[in-house]
Amino acid sequence: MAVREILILPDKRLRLVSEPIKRVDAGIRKLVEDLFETMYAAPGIGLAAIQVGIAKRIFTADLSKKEEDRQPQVFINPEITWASEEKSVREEGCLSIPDYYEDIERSAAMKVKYLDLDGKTQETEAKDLFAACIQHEIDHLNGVLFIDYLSKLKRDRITKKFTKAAKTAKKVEA
Ligand code: GNR
Ligand code: NI
Repeated sequence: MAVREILILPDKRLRLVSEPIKRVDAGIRKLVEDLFETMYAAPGIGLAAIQVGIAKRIFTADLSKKEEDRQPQVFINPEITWASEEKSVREEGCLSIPDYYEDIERSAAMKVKYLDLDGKTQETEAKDLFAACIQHEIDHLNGVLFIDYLSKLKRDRITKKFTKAAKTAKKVEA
C-alpha cells in the first residue's frame, strides 16, 4: 500500500475524462488499496483515481467519522440512474483544491449503479452528504471540478491563485 501524490489545480490531468474499467483485476485491487490509503491520510471522504493521475472510472468513499467505524466503499464505472428534482446546498471542498470551500447545489438524493471489487453490479441510493460526495466524485471522472459550478469571477480568481502558487513552487524547486 502507498500514499500517492494528489494532483492539485491547475493540473490539466484533472480535466481528463476517465476511461471505463474493463476488468476488475489485481492491478485495480492494488489501485483501490492506494486510493484508500491516500484518502484516509489526506483526510477526505472520497477520492477519484484521476486525483492520483489514473484516468480510470473508479473512486473510493468513506463517510465514517471515527477510524474505528470505517466504512470503505469502492465504486467502479459508476452511473447515476436517478437524481431527485429536490436540490440541496452544502459546503464542499476538494483535495485537489486545498483549503477552499464553497456552497454547492446538487440533487438532494440519487441512485448510483456501479461494479464492486468482485466485478458484480450493485445499485445504491444515497442522500445528504453521501449523495453530494458521489456526485462530486463522478464529476471528477468526467473532468469536472466543483469550482465549475461557481461564477466565472470566483472560478477565475481561485484558478489564478493556484496557478501562481504552482509557479512559485516550481521556482523554489529549481
Ligand atoms: O473530502 C471531501 N469532502 C467533501 C465534502 C463535500 C462534498 C464533497 C467532498 S469530496 C472531498 C474529497 C475530494 O476531493 N474528493 O474528490
Ligand atoms: Ni474532489
